[in-house]
Amino acid sequence: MADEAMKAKVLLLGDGGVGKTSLIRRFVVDQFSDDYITTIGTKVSKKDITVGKPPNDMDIIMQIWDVLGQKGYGGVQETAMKGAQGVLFVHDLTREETRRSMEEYWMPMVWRLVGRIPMVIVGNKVDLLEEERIASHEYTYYLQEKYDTPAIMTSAKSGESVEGAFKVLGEMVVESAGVTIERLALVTPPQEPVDLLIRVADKIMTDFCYQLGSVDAGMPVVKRQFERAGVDVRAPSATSLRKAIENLAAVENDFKNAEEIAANKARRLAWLEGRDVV
Ligand code: G3D
Ligand code: MG
Repeated sequence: MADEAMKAKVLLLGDGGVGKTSLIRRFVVDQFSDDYITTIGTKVSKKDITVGKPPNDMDIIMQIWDVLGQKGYGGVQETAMKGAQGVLFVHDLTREETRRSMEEYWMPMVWRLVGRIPMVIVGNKVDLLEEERIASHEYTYYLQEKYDTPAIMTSAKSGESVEGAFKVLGEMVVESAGVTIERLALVTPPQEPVDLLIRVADKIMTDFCYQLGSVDAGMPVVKRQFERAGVDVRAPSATSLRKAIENLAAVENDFKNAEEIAANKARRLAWLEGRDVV
């Protein structure tokens, strides 16, 4: 790969369970697994790809961000979006509500925070469709026209069109490089009320990464400590979050002084007690 390979940060966004982690696994290591592993926070994978045809081909290093899709983790999601150059909006073709949520929640969120970056719409789990396949295909085409951007039906399970979807996005990112992207002043859509404990989990994750100075470095630590504490990100319990706060404080021993650790812990516990949660 040439030295001048361009780097591209791309995100996968969409509701929980639509297949984001599976699509990345299929694209990066060409595997599919039936085990559901809930994404905690964010996970970054890398893959080198070549786009275009010789002699105009180009190498790009895709940095692929898997972002947890659970509603309410706005802090984590917004942090992950910073600097994104492209996005795959993923929905599950067998669950209509995930398509609606893609259009009404995920797309406006990206447009509001990072503007109209290159995007590809992905309808995943096409392998599960039988006679609905034709109707889904038509609907996917309709989405493509509506948003004037590629819309593709994929299967992380069979591998159908997975590489194609990532590559199309890669090409669009290359094409748009150098073009300044305007931020759109969109009004935040009304949000569903978010469970207090989810909001607290979100704040703890974001806060820890902020204190550490990096999301890339912070999230794997958060993930490990949340797992150790038995936090279920879809429905975190107060007890498990309390444990997570303790665990993170123990980790902070390595790089913060006692005063800072105590302050961080007190702030996080206050959120858990329902104080200062905005
Ligand atoms: P997420 O990262 O968007 O939350 P996952 O989604 O990648 O974790 O996938 C959620 C579930 O959907 C997993 O099944 C996974 O195996 C399944 N899945 C993902 N992509 C496909 C696909 O293309 N076809 C089929 N048939 N299933 C898929 P479980 O059962 O473990 O929840
Ligand atoms: Mg996931």
